[in-house]
Amino acid sequence: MNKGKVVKTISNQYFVYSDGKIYECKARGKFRNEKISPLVGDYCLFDKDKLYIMEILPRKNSLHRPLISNVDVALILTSVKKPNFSSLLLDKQLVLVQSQNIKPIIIISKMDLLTKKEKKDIIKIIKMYKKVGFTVLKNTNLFQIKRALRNKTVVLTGQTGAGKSTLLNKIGKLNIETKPISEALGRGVHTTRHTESYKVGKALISDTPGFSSLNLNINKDDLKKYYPEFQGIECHFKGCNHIKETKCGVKEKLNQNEIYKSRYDNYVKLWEEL
Ligand SMILES: Nc1nc2c(ncn2[C@@H]2O[C@H](COP(=O)(O)OP(=O)(O)OP(=O)(O)O)[C@@H](O)[C@H]2O)c(=O)[nH]1
Ligand SMILES: [Mg+2]
Ligand SMILES: [Zn+2]
Repeated sequence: MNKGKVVKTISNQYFVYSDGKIYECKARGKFRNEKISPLVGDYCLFDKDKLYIMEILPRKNSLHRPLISNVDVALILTSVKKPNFSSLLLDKQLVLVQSQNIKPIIIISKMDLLTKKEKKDIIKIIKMYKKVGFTVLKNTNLFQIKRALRNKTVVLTGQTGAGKSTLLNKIGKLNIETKPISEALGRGVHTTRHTESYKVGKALISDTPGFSSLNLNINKDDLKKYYPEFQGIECHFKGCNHIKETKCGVKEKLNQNEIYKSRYDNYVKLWEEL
């Protein structure tokens, strides 16, 4: 038995990297019965001759959307136009990524499509996310992006058409297919259809298919944990969820403008969604 890492999946074909080679494997039937399947990012034991993945080694984390495991950093590709900026979608992705102990980096794309006035508004939003404690970079800051990814296992995530493959092409000098977003739909057309990892300098970066909507699958009471700006605030009730409770420190800070309203409003929306 050999040890390898799944670096690409296309339907039920798994491409396993081991000792400088790629082995195109199938997954053993027992996985299907157990309703688990190998993910890009998985370390596995596989049979080099029969080309079967026999065992998936324990994961340090995994995401459902995109489907991937064992990630250190997620680049959350966030376009400001085509598709339009959605703070709710961004906050949702920030929650999901942090819930798996993955460091989020917000990458803003398509700033070049904005008018002067729109640019001003987006810059305010970027400042807000930075103040909360998130790393925010523009997709044109290639040097800084590369520096942040050194020695890391990275996933590109974000809406379809946000510019994930375009960015990876630039930082990795690759030639992955990209496509303009559909004029008719006003959104991307799912250009990337499978997840694949690429070695880029000292980083391993996975390109993934984009999504148009996203479900939160976390424990409702955990939601507040993924809001850095809520941490360390004292509330009257132990376990306060900062929603309808009285004497809530978070809501006091909100009233004093020390917590951003859009972040709090999205928190309530996500809470209701859960
Ligand atoms: N103007 C502008 N266009 C961009 C930028 N980044 C990407 N694009 C364009 O946006 C379109 C979609 O980019 P892709 O890289 O294919 O998007 P994606 O996120 O990989 O999309 P999926 O693979 O469908 O998930 C392409 O036509 C890109 O050329 C940007 O910063 N500015
Ligand atoms: Mg793509
Ligand atoms: Zn509270």
